[in-house]
Amino acid sequence: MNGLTEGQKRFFEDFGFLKLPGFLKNEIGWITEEFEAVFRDRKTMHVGTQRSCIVPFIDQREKLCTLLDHPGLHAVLCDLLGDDFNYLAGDGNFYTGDTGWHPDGCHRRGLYLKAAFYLDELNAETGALRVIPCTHRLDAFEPSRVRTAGNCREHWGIEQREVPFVALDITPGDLVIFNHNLMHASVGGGKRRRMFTMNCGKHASTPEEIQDLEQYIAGHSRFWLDSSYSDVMKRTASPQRMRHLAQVLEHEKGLPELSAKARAGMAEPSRG
Ligand SMILES: O=C(O)CCC(=O)C(=O)O
Repeated sequence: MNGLTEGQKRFFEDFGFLKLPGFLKNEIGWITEEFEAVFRDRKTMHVGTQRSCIVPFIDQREKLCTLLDHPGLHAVLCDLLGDDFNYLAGDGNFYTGDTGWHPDGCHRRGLYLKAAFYLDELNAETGALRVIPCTHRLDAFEPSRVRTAGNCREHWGIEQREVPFVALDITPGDLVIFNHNLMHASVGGGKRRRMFTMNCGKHASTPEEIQDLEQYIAGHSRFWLDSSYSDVMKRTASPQRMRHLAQVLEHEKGLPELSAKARAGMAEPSRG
């Protein structure tokens, strides 16, 4: 199965994001039905005043789990992260309103990315992802006020929507991939903006990379998870899929204890 061109790989490396128009256009019908089914099965009452979020998301249904086996997507992830990449779970969301400027990580080693599946037609003014290109490059952007663009009023006396950006307009079926370090936001989205993600990372090789991975896994405790993956994700895994789960399974032994602590101290699992 074809993956990315050398130019696309370099674009991702240099700018920190990549949009693949129409990448899943043949599958977007069933993907959208499955997305709705997850929230229906969970009886999630999305009232539109705050984000509703389910983690891990594709894990909730056997068919959605197969996105990790999707030949085209698999080829793209292998091209960006190597054949032994780690699947790191992800969230499914009804977003409400704006998302302020932030990165998803500050990784100095390894490579962590997010594949984002938006299920509604979106542009820059109606909730499409806005990114500040190149800000994943910590060597170039730290220390820099741009890495804390969420404080735009204080920094520059401007609003979130006025921060310079590139918008990744969406027709459902497009695929957006971005480096966790990249600054991103959205403005003007409705009260039921549908989006889910798959986080993935390079296989951790050095002790420092393994420490980073363990820290990432520990972060799943805020969602009250005893494992980063659902039973169905693990039970239905082919040897190829299992290769992308194995390192996390090996390093998540401390997660139940951390989640027990989180349950004791939080009123509900985190919404993001
Ligand atoms: O689409 C959005 O509003 C924000 C998405 C986002 O921040 C994320 O997935 O990390």
